[in-house]
Amino acid sequence: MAYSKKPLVGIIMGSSSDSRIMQGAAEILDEYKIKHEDQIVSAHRTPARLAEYAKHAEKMGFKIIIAGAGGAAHLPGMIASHTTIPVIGVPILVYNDKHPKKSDTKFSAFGGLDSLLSITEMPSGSPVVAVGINKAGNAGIYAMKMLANEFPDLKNKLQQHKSNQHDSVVKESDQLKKQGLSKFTKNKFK
Ligand code: RP5
Repeated sequence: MAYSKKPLVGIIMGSSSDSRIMQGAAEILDEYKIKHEDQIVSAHRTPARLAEYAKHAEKMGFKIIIAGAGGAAHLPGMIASHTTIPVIGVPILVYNDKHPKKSDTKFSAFGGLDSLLSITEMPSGSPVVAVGINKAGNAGIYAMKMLANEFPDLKNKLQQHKSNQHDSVVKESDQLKKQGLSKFTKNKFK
């Protein structure tokens, strides 16, 4: 069952280079049939578009915005300053393979901490919550938890998700016990 005809979540990212990380949020929302709309909005390259996007998000009636950005990650905070829709920030460890030969531009100098702090250290009055660096999937799960307040059926799905995780750990533990640690590790990481 899809929860609405219109998207409930807006997923945005600062650059196409963030898409490989951000698709983790889409994956979990797709799995649970929660509609989302995905766009690239850059706080520093398209500042006017950012303000327009906030209006668009309000008009669309998004319940949550998931915003991913790397480096001096302004996107989540700036979007939050333009709208009352809650924003979940995804700090991204910049991996820019648009310039694959320039290894110095591939990763951020601060390993994603720059982006984590940019998102979480919003000054008082315009808060953004954040998941861990590159943890877009967690942003998807958190969005589901917020939506479950409105769609009780999602609570059951989240419970199922927890129980799947439990079962998967127990299954792997049984395999590990049976095979022994050395063999298990060789098989798992071959
Ligand atoms: C940020 O700068 C984006 O969110 C991205 O993580 C980072 C690098 O962007 P590109 O240079 O790959 O476009 O705005």
